[in-house]
Amino acid sequence: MEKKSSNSDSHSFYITTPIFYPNARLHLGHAYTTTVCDILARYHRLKGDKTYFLTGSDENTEKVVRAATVAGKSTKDYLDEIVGNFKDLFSKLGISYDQFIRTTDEINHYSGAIELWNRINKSGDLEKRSYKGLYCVGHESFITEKDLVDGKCPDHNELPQVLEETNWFFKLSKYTEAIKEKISSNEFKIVPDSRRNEILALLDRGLEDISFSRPANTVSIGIPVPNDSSQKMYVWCDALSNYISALGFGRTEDSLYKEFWPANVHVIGKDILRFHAAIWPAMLLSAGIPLPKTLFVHGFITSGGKKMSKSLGNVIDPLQLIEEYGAEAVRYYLARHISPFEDGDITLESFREAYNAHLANGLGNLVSRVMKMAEANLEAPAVIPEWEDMTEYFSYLEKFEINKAVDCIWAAITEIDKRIQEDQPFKLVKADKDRGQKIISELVVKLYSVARMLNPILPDTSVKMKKYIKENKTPSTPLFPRKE
Ligand code: ME8
Repeated sequence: MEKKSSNSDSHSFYITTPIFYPNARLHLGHAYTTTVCDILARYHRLKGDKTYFLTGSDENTEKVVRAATVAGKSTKDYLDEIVGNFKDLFSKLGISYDQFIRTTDEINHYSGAIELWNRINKSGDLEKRSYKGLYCVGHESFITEKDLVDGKCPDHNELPQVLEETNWFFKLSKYTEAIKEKISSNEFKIVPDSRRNEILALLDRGLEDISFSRPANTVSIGIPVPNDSSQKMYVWCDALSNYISALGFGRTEDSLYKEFWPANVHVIGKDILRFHAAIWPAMLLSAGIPLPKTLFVHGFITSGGKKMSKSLGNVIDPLQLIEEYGAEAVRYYLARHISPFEDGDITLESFREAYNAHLANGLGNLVSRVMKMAEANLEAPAVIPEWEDMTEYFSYLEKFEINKAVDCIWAAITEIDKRIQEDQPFKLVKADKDRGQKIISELVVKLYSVARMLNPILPDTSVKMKKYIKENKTPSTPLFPRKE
């Protein structure tokens, strides 16, 4: 047991990633969001919370149809293949999700999306209007003239489509004040403050009603609008509902929904803040559903100073890094070297340097040294206390300051290193066996504490370290071999 848990302090904890567009393989930016969620989910399980972790894919988008056509495959075959790749990456990265929702899943997703639509309609918040505007398929949203650079969407380097359509509109503007109040009072908490301020400023300018459906004859994929077969749901309206459809909202079997909604944390990148901090809460308010408790908004992973993105072509494939360095090294880099609240750059060089300095020469080397001394000099495995106080470490994870939580672990590693240098127990044990053994035991106990803290961050390494310590054995091969 890492921390005392009893029924009275055990809570339910529901955490979600964005659902990803399966129009290409996932890159390191997507792996970042997902790893952060996984760390938080594992932390809550460690604390004894009943945890549910949702991820998935956002499939009802024109991008997918286009990508399938380019690949010369049917949309279904293409989707199955890419979703298979997503799941393969998540399994290699040790992502401990409880459910992977696909928005083309008619049984598990459609009913929730349709029930939500019906509730919003019942509140009188949907209305048919004709509309003319510029649409960016990359964003899957309307954009304005002033967003364009040289006539193109600068994020996707693509000409927008000019659309003139009759669509269902959602009366988003009506909810501006109510959302502002929920965010200002922290009832709907947005972390960090900079993002909270950004959305409050947007709300101060007022929200505009948005198109919530597309004509069925212009989009080839999507959920039919209830009682209007001429329209399909707007992909964001469909996608956002995944957070409740996955739990059984709108289905007879809705025990997960009853147990886990409202979500404790939606983790998202800063690019989709407006959808999650304005449109999603408005949909929920309209439908009379409680709002999620917290939105944790992280920055971008950049590569060479630019957002890592499929459309910019500067992506790092997490699978390649995993192949060369192992999944734990990727988790380590993302957790410690990318700030959770700001953009963080990565290059293959910075990755290798961090790996060699902190994993090969740092943690890996330390485990070998301590366990070698322990195996040679202790008659039995060191006695490990059942429980220890990890308040400081936990407090960082509680605030989503994952990099600082990992700094805490490395401070403990440095401390053990220092103690070995100062006390030289490998020499001392020859001159004064009792004292030497006592110090070695203490070092092993400290190493066990490092393994405990590593549980949510590097789960495999944590298990291995605990096993070596309990068996009083030196690792037969280094945990993190040096890379040149
Ligand atoms: O937006 N750095 O899907 P998406 C950090 N389907 N995180 C990054 C990143 C980067 N360079 N690039 C992407 C969508 N991400 C919608 C979401 S939710 C109801 C629907 C992460 O495949 C980040 O979390 O474009 C971002 O918000 C998400 O991937 C977007 O993934």
